[in-house]
Amino acid sequence: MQDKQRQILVSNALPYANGPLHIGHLVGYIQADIWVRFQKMLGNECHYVCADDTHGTPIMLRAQKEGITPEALIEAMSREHQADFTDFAVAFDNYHSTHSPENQELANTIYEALDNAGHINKRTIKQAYDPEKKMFLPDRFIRGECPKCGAADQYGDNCEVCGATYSPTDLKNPVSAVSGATPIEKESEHYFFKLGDFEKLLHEWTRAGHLQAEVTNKLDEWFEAGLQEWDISRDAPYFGFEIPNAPGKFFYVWLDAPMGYLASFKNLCDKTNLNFDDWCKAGSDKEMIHFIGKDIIYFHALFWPAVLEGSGFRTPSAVYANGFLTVDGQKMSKSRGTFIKARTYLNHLNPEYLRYYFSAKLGSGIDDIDLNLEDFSARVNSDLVGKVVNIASRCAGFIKKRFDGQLSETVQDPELYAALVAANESIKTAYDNREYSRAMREIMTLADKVNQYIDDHKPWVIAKEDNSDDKLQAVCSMGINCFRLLMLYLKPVLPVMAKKTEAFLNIEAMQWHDADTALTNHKINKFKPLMTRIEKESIEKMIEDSKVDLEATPNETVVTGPLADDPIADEISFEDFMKVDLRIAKIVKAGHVEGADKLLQLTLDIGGETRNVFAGIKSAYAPEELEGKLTVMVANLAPRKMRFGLSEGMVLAAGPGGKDLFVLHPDNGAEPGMKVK
Ligand code: B3M
Ligand code: ZN
Repeated sequence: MQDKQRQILVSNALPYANGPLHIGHLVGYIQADIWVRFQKMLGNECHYVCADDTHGTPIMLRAQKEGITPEALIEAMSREHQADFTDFAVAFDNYHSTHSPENQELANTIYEALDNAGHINKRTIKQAYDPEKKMFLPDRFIRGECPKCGAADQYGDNCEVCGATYSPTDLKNPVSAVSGATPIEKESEHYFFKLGDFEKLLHEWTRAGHLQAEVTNKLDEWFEAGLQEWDISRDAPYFGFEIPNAPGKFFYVWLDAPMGYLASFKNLCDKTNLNFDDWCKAGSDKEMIHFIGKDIIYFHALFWPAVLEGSGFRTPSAVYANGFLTVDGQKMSKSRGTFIKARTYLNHLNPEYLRYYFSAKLGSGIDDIDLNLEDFSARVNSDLVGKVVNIASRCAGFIKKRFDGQLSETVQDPELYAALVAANESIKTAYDNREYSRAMREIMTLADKVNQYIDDHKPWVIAKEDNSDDKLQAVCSMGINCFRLLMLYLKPVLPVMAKKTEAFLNIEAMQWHDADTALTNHKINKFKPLMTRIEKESIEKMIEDSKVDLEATPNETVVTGPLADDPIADEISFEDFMKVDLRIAKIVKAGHVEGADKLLQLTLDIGGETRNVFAGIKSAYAPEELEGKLTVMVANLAPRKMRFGLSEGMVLAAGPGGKDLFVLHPDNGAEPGMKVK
């Protein structure tokens, strides 16, 4: 029986336009893409939208640093993001931008509705201000000494050394990371969204089955802490939308970011005959589902429903959060080469390997998942290549050569075949509930059974027997039919391989209900290899490349967006720290490196031994300024191959980056080779 058709608008969190995607981001995109593909295979109406998240201080400053307009920056980033999505087979129905006319209009309409209903408050607050750059400073752009432990060069909101959290006004000797000036305190009027007005609604909404159970529990802590008013304005200069009737005041990036879901959908509606209001206004009978990372739950489970409710829009049907990605059991790390950009992965490996591996790990909860690189290749090689593809490759040749591609008229083992068909119900339920790991397990169990069937019947033996044509055709046709079902079940995860399968089997694009009918008396095409094994060297090269990515820009201060994607590394022991051998080094020679924008090549004397070191300090020093001076280097770092040659150590630098990088040691009688303590 056909279920009633669902009508679903699905979104993924919008990638922030100040940096490339990495494989951690891909967990959520791949998860949602699979879900959408599955819904479409079922015959449901599903619209899958995304956009680049483009506003805010980090984008503005980065564009300035690169000497381009923010518009040019976000345009280039969007193109990069979209190329990554396409190549990972993440197939949005529409990709747009939060810096778009649709979003501007939505932001204004929603804000005005909230204001008219009395949900906006204005009050004057004091904030850190950069008197040189003439701008207010977000916490992340103030650095100084930690008020607790005294560690130098800490962020304005928390200390990376002792973990203390504080407000930027507590920092000792604070400096603006933008200009280096000492921030002053300055007053300014800010606009606030009165989240507390929606306390009752949110209390009910968060318990009404729109969220995962773990998320509801997490929210309870926030309810207990009380719902604070939310500061939704930022002062010029700011890259964003100016607030209506408030010159010089802009919407905070996080206010208009989720509106980008609706803006992208509006853009799609305008290109098709979809009716935006039917889907998005209060009272809509359609579904709206947001897939997000667990770090942005607060915005999506509290602010967003309240903003929608307060402005006459429908609230989300569901918000599904996913966990973070670890690699080999640890946080992704630039130095270990496990901070892998989407593009770096694509340069070395087939995207469907990762789609499958994530699926094999993903449940419906918010637990982190681990990409264990050894398990990754073992699993993909054994499941996809060894089990699934193997079925087709063991049967296809006989059908093609001996029967001109013709499959037999019945399935040879109706019982086994019926078991495979019957499994579609529970696999379907697993996909629908985002229990992909369960679906993958079931599919692989079926693949084992089919391989067992082929092992039992041994077509390669039958082929040599006399008068065995019917039997050979029947067994191989059975194998091909089972392979088709397995690929049908895997199609949401492996769309590219499924497409190749459809060409090989000479069939229309597979839909879920096709599981009900077998391919009999049908002619198939020549079999071409559908997927090759993961080679160990490809993984090694990808890791190596991820290391080089970092080495090419050492010492650079990376300004990240709301999701700081460069978290503090794992704690090390005092013994680990003591392993680092710091030595005074004399810079005997310094020169430019051809083809490198950021590097200088240094020849360092550490007392009877010279080292060649590449350092990313070109933004701060001319080679002439360095020769003959002293610096401090890590002398026992394993040599690293870089694009430009071997680097035999690392020079220590302090400062926020750009012009403000300091590498010189005072000439206070220190001698090359002396230990630094
Ligand atoms: N751009 C994710 C981040 O950079 C953020 C998501 C917006 S979803 C509306 O933290
Ligand atoms: Zn501290």
